[in-house]
Amino acid sequence: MTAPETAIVNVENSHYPPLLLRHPGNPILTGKDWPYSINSVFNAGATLLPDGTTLLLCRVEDRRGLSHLCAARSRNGVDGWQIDSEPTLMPNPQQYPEEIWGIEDPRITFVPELQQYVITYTSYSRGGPGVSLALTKDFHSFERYGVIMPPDDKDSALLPRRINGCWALIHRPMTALGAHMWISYSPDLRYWGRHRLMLEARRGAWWDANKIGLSPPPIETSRGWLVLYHGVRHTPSGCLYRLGVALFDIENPEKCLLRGDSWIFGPEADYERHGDVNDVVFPCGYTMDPDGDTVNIYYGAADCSIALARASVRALLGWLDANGSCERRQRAEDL
Ligand code: BMA
Repeated sequence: MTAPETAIVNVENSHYPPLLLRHPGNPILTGKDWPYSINSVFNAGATLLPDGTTLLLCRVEDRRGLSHLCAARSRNGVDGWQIDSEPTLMPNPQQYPEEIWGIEDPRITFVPELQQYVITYTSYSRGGPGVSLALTKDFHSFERYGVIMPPDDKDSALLPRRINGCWALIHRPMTALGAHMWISYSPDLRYWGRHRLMLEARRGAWWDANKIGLSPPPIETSRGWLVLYHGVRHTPSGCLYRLGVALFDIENPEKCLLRGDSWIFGPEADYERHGDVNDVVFPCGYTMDPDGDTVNIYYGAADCSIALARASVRALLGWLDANGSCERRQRAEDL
């Protein structure tokens, strides 16, 4: 007999309190829901539209293996999704050659100063993945800025306002030092510089050794930027994508205030453990409830479906207070 779904939804472990609670209706979107033929749907950016509608900008992979983006809208963010009848944003390799092998993993930031949504996404070029940026007011028409971070770079999101006069972008370049999170600044969203290392992958046996990346855009709190990031553990039977949390200074976002040692969310449910790529939870977006505390985290599960988990900002901060340490101490301990 298989365990009922609720056994997964409400796993209570006194040693590891569940910070992210899976929605009982998971997965909330799969390829079967799509109005046209696709292989799979996963890794969606998320935002709230002015009328309270939840918009997911989903990564859709076709049967060639190339991805495009497609919008799905829902009144309650859980069901009743209205999915665009055709792709919302297709790769355009004629004008943007860096999109030749598709566009993937969007993150959405609403920017009050611009009164627009800024989407950063992976453009899959011959040279590997890079970061591209597009602006939209309505998710129907888009202004593309093209590639803003050359390959090999991905897992990027914009902060919603300028920091000391400049826009700030978190991203994950691959360097000889490893796959760490960096932050870069720009006066105009086109030209980027003042690159700083923001959070390093750990080394050795850690769950977040060697390769990390930003998951959804940072969540602004009174205590700082709350950052959910993924850690990729390489094992003999493949990679394990899990989620950790850290807090960064509000006016100096490259400064880590607290970082949790343990991961807080990992593949457990069947739809997370088995799919096109097993053992992957990969959030790219969240929405905030009117209470200002409940975050709805939308994540790709096993590169096959979109699922929802809810968390409390207060509980995440409380957990970091109890379990986090500052990056400087952490790095000293790692040596
Ligand atoms: C990462 C990204 C994600 C994907 C994950 C697991 O490198 O490409 O889009 O979900 O791998 O395959």
